Amino acid sequence: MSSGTGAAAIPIQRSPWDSDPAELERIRQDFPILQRQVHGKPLVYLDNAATTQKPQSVIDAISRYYSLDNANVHRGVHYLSQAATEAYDTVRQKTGRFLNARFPSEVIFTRGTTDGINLVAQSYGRRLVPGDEILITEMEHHSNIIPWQLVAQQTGAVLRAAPMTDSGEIDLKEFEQLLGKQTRFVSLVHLSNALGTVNPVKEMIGLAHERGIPVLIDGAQSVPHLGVDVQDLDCDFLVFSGHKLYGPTGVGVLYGKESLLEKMPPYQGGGGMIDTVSIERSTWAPVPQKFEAGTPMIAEVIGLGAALDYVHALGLPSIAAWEHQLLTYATQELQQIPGLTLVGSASERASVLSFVLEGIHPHDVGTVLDQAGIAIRAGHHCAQPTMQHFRVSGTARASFGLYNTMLEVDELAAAVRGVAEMFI
Ligand code: 7TS
Repeated sequence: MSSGTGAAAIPIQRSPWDSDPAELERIRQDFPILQRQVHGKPLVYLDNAATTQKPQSVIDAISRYYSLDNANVHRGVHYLSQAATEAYDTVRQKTGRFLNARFPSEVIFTRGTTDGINLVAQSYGRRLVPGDEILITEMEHHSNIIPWQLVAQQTGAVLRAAPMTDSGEIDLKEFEQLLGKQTRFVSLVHLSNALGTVNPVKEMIGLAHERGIPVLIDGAQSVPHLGVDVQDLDCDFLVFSGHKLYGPTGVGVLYGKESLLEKMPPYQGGGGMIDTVSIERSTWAPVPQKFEAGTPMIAEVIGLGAALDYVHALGLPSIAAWEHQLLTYATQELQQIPGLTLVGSASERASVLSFVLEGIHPHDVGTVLDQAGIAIRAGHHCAQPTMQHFRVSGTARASFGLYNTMLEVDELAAAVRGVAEMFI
């Protein structure tokens, strides 16, 4: 990886389970769902960009919490409430270390990536005035488009998008030119869920910072597949979802620089986020509580903590290395299939392989593969502007996780070849 991708902390190396299939098999045993069959065939799960499967340790942590420790946090003096509060806040510290944040208070628990972006748009974005510009890119997930469209409608700000090339890379010259006098905020995807492109976000953040513009990084795909160091990137905000990192649904993280979070107004009001309240006016609790109104998703946060432990024990460098090998092999195998075109051929890619088969609807590819027990995603991947760029209504997409095998890539390639032959 080049340093500009922001993944410099994770050099591509051989993963320990590359040379030892028994180790990969042992890892697969950690995920109960991988033992099940679909349509009478062993499950080949290649939809990890949508959501990942959960190891037993995550399932157990949630079950243990509800069986033994369930109580509300930040409000009780009784034993269980204090234990739940401590468990919840421990995950905040763990997440801070995982991202290399300066302070645990820079970690805000959200419902997920979408929720985190909406929080920043509706809180930071409130300072925007007519004529201010927000810059995103053409390859964003809808989660990093719509919240900015909404805030633009509310404030009179203008939303702009940096274009990409036909290989699915951001044109850095165009990006730099779009950083104008009116640009007040930049929000960028790190790893595209539709193309697999790894953007040179460190360089892009540097260009924005030269002009004093803060940057949010959508790390929904990069945090699980590349790992991220927020101090190295120097991003102002970063968001990700627990469920794409082998953790539960319903929980995610917003990292924000303390100096910015402190100046931002609350996003939602309610219990837990106040200092004092009267009918006339109220004052806010310090960061991060200011942004966590109401009873949070306690069990899910605890599940996320178990997922972070699991990923940490395997090591993100090893996970990234293994997925890189899977992607390289799959690219090589699929490219040989007559009528198949890869969508997205950036020089830096990770985890995601998008393709179309000439004359065959992606949903048909997905349906035939499903009958073989192979789960992929077919459609626009919530990235319609990306699809519009490539003039396709959708693609078929295989996306890899730490537990996928080379044999599964062979099965994918054989099944896709079968579809190509079936329709020709
Ligand atoms: N940003 C990116 C880059 C994503 O890949 C996704 C989800 C999101 C934001 C939204 O995450 P959420 O957890 O808040 O929903 N991507 C996908 C996908 O590729 N298939 O299903 C969801």
